[in-house]
This record gives sequence, structure tokens and C-alpha cells, in this order.
Amino acid sequence: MAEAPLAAGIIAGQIYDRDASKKEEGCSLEIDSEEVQLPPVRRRRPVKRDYSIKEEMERQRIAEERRMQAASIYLKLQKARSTAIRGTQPISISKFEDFDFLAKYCIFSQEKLAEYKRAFEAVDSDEDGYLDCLEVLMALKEIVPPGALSDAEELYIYRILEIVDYYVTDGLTDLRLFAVMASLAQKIAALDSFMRSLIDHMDFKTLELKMYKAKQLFLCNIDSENKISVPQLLVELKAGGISREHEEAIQTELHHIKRLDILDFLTYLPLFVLIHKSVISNPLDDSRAI
Ligand SMILES: [Ca+2]
Repeated sequence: MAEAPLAAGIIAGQIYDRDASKKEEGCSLEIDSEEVQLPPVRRRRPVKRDYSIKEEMERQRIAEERRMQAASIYLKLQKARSTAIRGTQPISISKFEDFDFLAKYCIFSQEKLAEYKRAFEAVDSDEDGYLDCLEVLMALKEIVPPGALSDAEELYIYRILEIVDYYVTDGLTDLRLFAVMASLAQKIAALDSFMRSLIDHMDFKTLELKMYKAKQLFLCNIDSENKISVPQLLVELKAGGISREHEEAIQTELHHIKRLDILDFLTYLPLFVLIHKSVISNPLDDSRAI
């Protein structure tokens, strides 16, 4: 699976920034310890202190901003959760293996898993291998830089997983479930503006109605490696009566992906839902366009 270049760029950028800030920290510590040993160099001290205080204040400001953003998303999720109709009791601990659909179809490379593990462990302060909902939201901010996703796009990540009955608000989340969300976050951050506008305006009521069909569309078309090729997807969608314009739109959007795994499929689901909606609403119109 070709990794999206934009996500890679963002991540690379983030690593760069982190390294740079580490270097600065290291640098200021060295100078401080020198100052302890050599007290006469007094006139430089206030300058250095101001600098590190400013840095520390900036770090605290960013951390506080992230906490506020996470709390705001958390409230929105809880609101959506309280209005959702569910037959089962809330789950206290969510383990990847308990979600057959994800466990069977989500496969991560060792590199990606190591990257997600670092973000996970940075937030798992009690080191029990689980994160609560707010911690998940905070850890995700280690994966994609602040501002890389709109609130609607971030909410999409959590809400799309309701397709497999996983609710991030319900309790504790393990590393592999976090990896699912982290991977979706990176894929969405790498989408073009058209796909992102679809996600930003996704109506979850419509999506809920299509969840079953979406699951079937995936399951009925996967190959032996549990992926769907773009030509196979087009065959299936054409059988449903999509127009030439829609076919071209899909080819354009998916030109960099040869085969979609489950996470690609969930990332592009709003496109398939849009096309399906359009086919239903204009069944006789040959000139329909996205
Ligand atoms: Ca924990």
C-alpha cells in the first residue's frame, strides 16, 4: 500500500520539530550546568533564563491548547454517544481482538506500529497498556500535528468505527485499536480538499443507514489478501448504476492506490456514500456529476 506523501511529510516535519526542540533543551541544560560550576558568568544568566522561561511557557501553552481541543472533541463525542441507540451495555475495556472485523482486516507494518506505540506510551502514564477516551484524543495529537485535522475530520475517525461497534467514549482502548485511529488520522490528513470537504460535511445519520451496505460492499469484494482493487470496486459500483462522471471521479481520487485495505475503504467511504446517494436520487439522469 502506497503511503500518502503528505502524511509522511507532516510526520517527518513533526519529528524534525521534536528533534530541534530536544536539541534546544539539551543545549540550555548544558549551559545551565556550566553556570552552576562557573558562577562568575552572571550577566548572561537573565538572558538565558528569559529564553527558557519563554520556551517553557510556549510548551505549556501548546499542551493547554491540546487539552482544550481534546476536551471539546470529547464533549461532542459524548453528546453523539448519548443520543445513539445501542442494544449492548457500555464496554469497559476495548481490546483489538474483540473487534473481529478490525482484527481480521487491519494489518500494520512494524514501523507504523512502533510509531503509534511511541505516541500511545507517551500518554499512558500509569503504563497499564490502555488509554481512556481523553488520553486517546491527546495521543492522536502526537500522530497528526495540531490543526492538521478539522473537528469534523477528527470526529469522523471515532464515529466511523461505530461501524464495528467500537465507541471510544466507552472505556479503555488498547494499542492496536489506537493504531486503527492513528492510521485513519494520517490517511485523512493526506486527502485532497475534495475528499476532505466530503468528510467535513458527512451526515452521520445518512452514514448509519449505509453502514450495513458499506460492510457488505467491502466483504463481498475483497481478494485473498483482504483488499479491494480499484477496478473491482468500479465493477461493483457500475453494477449499481453509477455514471461515467462518478466513475472518473473515483478513478481520480484513487489513482495513487491500487488496492484498498479496510482503513483506505473507511477513509474513502464518504465518496462511495455520496455516489450511492446520487444514484438513488437521480436514477434516470445520465448527466449527473459530483
Ligand atoms: Ca493507562
